[in-house]
Amino acid sequence: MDKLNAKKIRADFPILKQKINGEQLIYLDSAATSQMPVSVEEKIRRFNETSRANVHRGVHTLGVKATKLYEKSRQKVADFIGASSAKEVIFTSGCTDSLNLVAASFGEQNIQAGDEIVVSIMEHHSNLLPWQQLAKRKKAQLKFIEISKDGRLDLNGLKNKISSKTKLVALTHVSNVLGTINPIKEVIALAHEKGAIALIDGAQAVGHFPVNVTDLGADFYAFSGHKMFAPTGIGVLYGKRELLDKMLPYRLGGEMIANVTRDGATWAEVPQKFEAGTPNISGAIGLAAAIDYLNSIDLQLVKEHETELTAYVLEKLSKISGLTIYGPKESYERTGVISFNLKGIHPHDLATALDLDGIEVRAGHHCAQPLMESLETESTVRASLSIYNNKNDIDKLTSSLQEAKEFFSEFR
Ligand code: C6P
Repeated sequence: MDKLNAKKIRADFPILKQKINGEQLIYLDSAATSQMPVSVEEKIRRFNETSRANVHRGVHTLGVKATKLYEKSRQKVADFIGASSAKEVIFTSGCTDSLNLVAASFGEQNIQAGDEIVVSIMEHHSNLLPWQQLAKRKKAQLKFIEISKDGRLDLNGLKNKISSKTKLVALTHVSNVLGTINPIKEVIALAHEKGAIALIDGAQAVGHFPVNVTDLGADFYAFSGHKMFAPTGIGVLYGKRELLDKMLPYRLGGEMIANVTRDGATWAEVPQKFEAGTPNISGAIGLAAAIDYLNSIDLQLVKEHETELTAYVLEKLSKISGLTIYGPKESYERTGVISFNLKGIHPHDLATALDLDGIEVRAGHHCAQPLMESLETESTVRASLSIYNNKNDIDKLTSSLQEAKEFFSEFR
């Protein structure tokens, strides 16, 4: 487990040194937002102190410097996810924004009455609502791929759901509740066989293991920076060039045009066509710094660390009687997103009890209400892991859960 140099990594995240409620902070909510290493903060600070200016506008020295840094960041993202060109990388405000962009542009232009859109029951609302509402507007049909009892995609059902009427398959790479890693390469191939476009929500995947959009064959791939050590407010939409070229802009304004007259306008080339207004320049630079940080560690080691720690969590939690873990039981089929419930204790009460011990977890429906319904619960507690977590964190989580269980049993 120490192949990662865990001690150095923890030191890269000064926030972890603090105490919460008098106890050492244990951060187990990285699926919501990861922490940010000092190197990323430093890169942003240096940009603001030496090169801050708007991009693609001024001819002055600072403007040119800022533009170079912004476009270098785009190239870094393209290389990181295996895109064939930086023109296929659009900066957005986050994964939600990226998914809405595809629905508002590609969806509005291409989905017609009678078409089918296929999603899975494990989608985050951000990859469900844009399609649900688009389907309503267009009189198209929304179809759901169900899951097995242990939280894996029902692949047989999936083959029947994708048909020649399917125009789009929108699927999460990794579930933000179950941690399931979906076989997206196979699903994308199935979608393509039927002539459908495949969009992947990579919010819980990028930064946890290597992702290569070209190898996967994804038509669109969306993710957020703040879940992979970058600042909030920056995200990415990858799209195949031939699709992006045909799509209309989603928002209108500065820097996304070729020419404007009183009567009309023509649009800039991609990616500028989709980046109306002043973009999140320091966010993009921060995202590039986060990628440098991940590359300096090696994504394969990140994956190994998280898989090993996930196995440890699953083993420890399975020993607590009355505790139900959702999602695949094998650590290699999932990431370090572990949802559970303790019989008779509301997830919010449990999360509050853990917080009193300095342990930060998320409780609720995790913006995945249809999935909650399918799991026959309203909410769960969720612990989610990152490179800065270790076995000691998990031992503390386990003992705190045991104590909470005893405490709440006195009231029953
Ligand atoms: N999930 C969670 O705690 P944004 O909020 O735009 O950065 O990401 C949206 C999103 C899309 N897809 C998946 C699979 C996600 O997990 C998320 C964000 C967080 O689970 C906040 S709700």
